[in-house]
Amino acid sequence: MANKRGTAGSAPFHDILGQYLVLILIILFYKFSSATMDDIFRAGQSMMLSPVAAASRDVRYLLYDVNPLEGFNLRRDVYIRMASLLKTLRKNGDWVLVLPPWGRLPHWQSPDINQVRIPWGEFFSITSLQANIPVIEYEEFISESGGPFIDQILVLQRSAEGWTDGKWEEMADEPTCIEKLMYSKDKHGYYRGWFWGYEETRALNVTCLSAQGHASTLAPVLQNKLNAMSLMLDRAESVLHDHYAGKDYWDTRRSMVFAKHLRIIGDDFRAKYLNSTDKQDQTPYNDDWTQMKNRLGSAKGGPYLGVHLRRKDFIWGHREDVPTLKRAVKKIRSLLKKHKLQQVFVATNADEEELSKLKRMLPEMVRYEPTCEDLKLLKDGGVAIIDQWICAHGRYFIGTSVSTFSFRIHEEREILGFDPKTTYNRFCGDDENECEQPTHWKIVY
Ligand SMILES: Nc1nc2c(ncn2[C@@H]2O[C@H](COP(=O)(O)OP(=O)(O)OP(=O)(O)O)[C@@H](O)[C@H]2O)c(=O)[nH]1
Ligand SMILES: *[C@@H]1O[C@H](CO)[C@@H](O)[C@H](O)[C@H]1NC(C)=O
Ligand SMILES: *[C@@H]1O[C@H](CO)[C@@H](O)[C@H](O)[C@H]1NC(C)=O
Repeated sequence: MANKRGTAGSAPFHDILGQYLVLILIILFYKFSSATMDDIFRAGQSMMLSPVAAASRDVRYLLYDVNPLEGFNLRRDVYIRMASLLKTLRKNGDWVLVLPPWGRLPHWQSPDINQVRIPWGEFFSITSLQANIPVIEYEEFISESGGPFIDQILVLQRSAEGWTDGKWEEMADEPTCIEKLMYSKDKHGYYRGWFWGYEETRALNVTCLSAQGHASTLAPVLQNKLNAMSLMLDRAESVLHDHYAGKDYWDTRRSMVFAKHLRIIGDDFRAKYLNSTDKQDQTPYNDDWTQMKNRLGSAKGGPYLGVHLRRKDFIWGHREDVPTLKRAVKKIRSLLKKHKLQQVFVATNADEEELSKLKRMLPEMVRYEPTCEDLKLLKDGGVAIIDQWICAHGRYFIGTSVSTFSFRIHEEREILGFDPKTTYNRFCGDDENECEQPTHWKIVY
């Protein structure tokens, strides 16, 4: 669905002609564009390169994976750190980032759908990512690099000495593994393990690296000490941001444009159930993120309150900063009154029991509820993105304390140009009298 290649099949003749024209223009563009533009877009054009051409490029592939327990929205943050690492690496070589397929996430539990080997293109716009750094999907890596082999895996770990004065120790070179490896040698001497559900994938070598530091401190190690063409960082969440919320951070964050079909479904829902359109709401969106710079405070937002109520594991631990449903509904009602809004859109991962309770207490709430068929197509990740997209367009938003799901909504609203007062809000726990509100992170363009 998100895949442009699939759309030509039944197109009328003039459409096909149009496509050829576009293709010719693209080819001309590549011929005459500068070397740096070439660099950025080459990876995405990998289908046009023969393996020989790829080899002659001396390209090096950076792959990564994250602790299996981490959720979708933290993984999106790890991508930003990897992009930053890749930018540093590219100062001295033709590195390409290989996007780790989505799957087997702890929260993606919808039954009867097979949620592994999901390419990034199902959730994000690949061309948008490519306007920031060269990226390819894992399957492209397999065909481009000559097979399902990864030359070297580096498992990131804490240094054996542990914490020193609570500071991250910036050392990235210690070859002994502390924990038991999640990879094991097969009878041919290749390493087997979890490679996003691609069982045929093997690694030629696995070592551990104590790397408690920023992306930039890792770069020289990867650059100089290893001759591998493809390098995979496992436990990549242990790499720290070089500069959280700086220009580089925001460039990458802005490039993480949601896949078009998800935005369209979200927009249709807004129009149909929430009387919300970009024109009325003053939330113009440009498919080309490099051209997008909405002024802070310029977005009005649709005539509804956007709510993210993170439940399940957030309440099972009896966290002090998460409200009971009763308290949450009370807050919702007071916000509706204060901001003179009639409608409330609720995104939540509440279980059936809590959901019916919530429906009883807040019967007028609007939710995005996919049919079984939609769910099969969009998967849990797509549905979560649509929820985030709709929350991001409301006149006022309130989320859940320290939920990365809510944080990503804050960023989306920042990009759209909302007044920070309407964005950086969270529910207080029942027993918190003064609760600290989320931090405003301003975009650096
Ligand atoms: N559709 C939908 N899914 C949600 C919602 N809230 C949570 N989820 C699901 O639960 C996951 C929450 O985990 P994360 O994305 O990691 O965000 P988080 O709230 O910080 O949770 P942790 O990572 O566990 O701390 C999401 O990825 C979704 O799969 C919601 O409002 N709507
Ligand atoms: C595996 O990688 C380490 C670290 O680069 C290297 O020292 C070692 O020789 C490699 N082993 C093999 C079998 O290539
Ligand atoms: C939708 O919003 C517009 C202006 O924002 C308003 O004029 C119109 O009456 C609204 N329609 C409904 C059905 O509420």
